[in-house]
Amino acid sequence: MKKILVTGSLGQIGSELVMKMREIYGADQVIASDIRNMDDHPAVQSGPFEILDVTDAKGMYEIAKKYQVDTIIHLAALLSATAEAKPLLAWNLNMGGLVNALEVARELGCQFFTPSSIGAFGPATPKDHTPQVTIQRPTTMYGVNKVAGELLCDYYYHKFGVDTRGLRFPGLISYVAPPGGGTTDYAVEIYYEALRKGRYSCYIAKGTYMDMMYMPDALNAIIALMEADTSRLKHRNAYNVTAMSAAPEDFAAEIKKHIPEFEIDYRVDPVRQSIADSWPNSIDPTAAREEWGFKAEFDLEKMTTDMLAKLRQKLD
Ligand code: AKB
Repeated sequence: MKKILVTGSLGQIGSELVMKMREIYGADQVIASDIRNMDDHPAVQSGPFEILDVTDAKGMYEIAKKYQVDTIIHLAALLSATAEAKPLLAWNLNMGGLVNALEVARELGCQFFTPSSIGAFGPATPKDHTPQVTIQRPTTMYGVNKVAGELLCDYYYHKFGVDTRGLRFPGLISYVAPPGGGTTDYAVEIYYEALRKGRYSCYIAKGTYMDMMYMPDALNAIIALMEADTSRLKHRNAYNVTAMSAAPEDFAAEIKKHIPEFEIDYRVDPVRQSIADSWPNSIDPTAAREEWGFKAEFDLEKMTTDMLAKLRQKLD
């Protein structure tokens, strides 16, 4: 049975991944950790929880050793817009945390997962159906971190035999925990605002296409990749995965089917817009499909129906 340490457990992905993995592997098998505690958070209440600052290498090693973990899911990181506002902090946290987690994995012989992102691509990357292997010259600190992270994970695999695996996630949409400081966050906010106010002022311009995915598909992708037969994995760090390519007006049109009075207007934030403009319109997940059977269940229509139904219950 796996024994898994998750960093950044109270963030957007961690909040749901911890719960899903506890269902699959058992509550005591999944050690949730985060820099902060939230006593009433389900990931804190439903199994072991430790306070962990991922820049503290010794602290991370001690927690991993204490629980004798054999798998590390390293999620703690700053997202793109925050990283652009605080580039040095982003470097120290995103790269420092990653190398510490990889070192623990090397010392304790753990399997390892960390997310990369569509942010690992840049303006010179082919914009449509972006291939698995292509030009990666990002122009954001977040992107620099993600490319360096992909390479570092490959290095630990080739040099030390650490079983590193990763996904290039698109914008992730969920009704459970909000994202924070990302460029694609609008695609979550738009649903909350549609229900609360019937309108949304979007900081990303009309016509800006980015890849997106509903959280249940993202969680399934992480678990499928981690369970995949190692001999089938050629790319490892990190696989393109996506469920849809959409612009703000596509979300608005889909929401209008459920809330006819919904209105969108645009108040573009130049920083986040320029980040979005530097990313692909749509990435090609063929390698993920072929090497470990990646499949997304939710398209924009199905996701919107589910998201609005779940959010209605939550906000009531
Ligand atoms: C962000 O917008 O920074 C993230 C991402 C696509 O990596 N959601």
